[in-house]
Amino acid sequence: MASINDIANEFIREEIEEFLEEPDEIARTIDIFAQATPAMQTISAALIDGDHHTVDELTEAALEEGIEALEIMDDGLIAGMGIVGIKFRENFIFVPEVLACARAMKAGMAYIEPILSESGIDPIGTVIMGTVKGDLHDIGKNLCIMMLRGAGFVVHDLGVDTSEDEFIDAVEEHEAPILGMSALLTTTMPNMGKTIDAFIDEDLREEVKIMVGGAPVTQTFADDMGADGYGKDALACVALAKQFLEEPEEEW
Ligand code: B12
Repeated sequence: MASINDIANEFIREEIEEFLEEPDEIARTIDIFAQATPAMQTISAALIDGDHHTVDELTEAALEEGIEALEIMDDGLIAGMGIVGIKFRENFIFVPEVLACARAMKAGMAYIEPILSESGIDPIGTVIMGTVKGDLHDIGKNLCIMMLRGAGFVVHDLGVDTSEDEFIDAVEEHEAPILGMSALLTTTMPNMGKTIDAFIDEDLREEVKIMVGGAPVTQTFADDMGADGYGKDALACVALAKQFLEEPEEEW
């Protein structure tokens, strides 16, 4: 297990000491940052600080130095957002500060997206993705979309606050065999189940494989609502979509 002194960045060390209280969370966060390079820690620190200009500059510089886009995304941007999430949950920061951090995340992702979305291979399948009704969180969904595109999928992004009808119309219009739904709020998670029910009502459930994800979603919740798969992160999202394509239709 790593120790806090294995983290080079003083700002990150102070954030952990000042704002994290749960032993498991402290240990997990220390492990994440201890294995990240000082350059990635600096990107995280700027993101936690809500400084989109610095995240923009540092991300561009890191890519120019030849650092992999995936490393920047995981060890720089997502790692930083982890601390932001904990501070928000514990009421150390509020919506305006989180919005500044989300803006910083997007500034970095603007460089990462074209790289991860560039697959150079023939399209392997079509996916519809959207955040469910009532939910405006789109950072995780957008990461999934980037990775799916990078893996060769054509993705139609329905954005946030997507109604059941919008999901159904998009699947029909694009004859998409795969639908992905994202939810970040416990209050909007049930809208995933409602959307699945709407597909059943329209007699379209057999036509599409449905995967779900988002921080509060679990495998059990996915099973209970009748989804075909749950993915804990963007890599799992791509793995699921590929698995759906490989499965013969009678197993659906
Ligand atoms: C950023 C953020 C915001 C931003 C969103 C900006 C944006 N453009 O997305 C803003 C400030 C707008 C916001 C608003 C609110 N938020 Co908010 N927010 C967050 C925060 C801090 C980070 C979310 C995030 O981007 N994480 C980083 C990404 C990379 O992770 P991710 O979304 O989980 O996605 C990954 C996986 O889940 C998975 N995945 C995601 N989608 C999918 C889909 C599929 C198909 C698959 C397979 C996988 C998959 O892959 C992704 C990549 O690895 C979380 C805290 C947290 N720990 O999640 C709170 C959090 C989600 N928010 C919360 C709350 C309460 C709110 C508000 C209600 C606050 C308020 N009082 O207004 C509003 C709700 C607005 C609305 N109607 O949606 C709560 C939810 C609590 C709950 N139990 O429901 C959280 C958990 C914070 C907390 N209190 O702990 N929020």
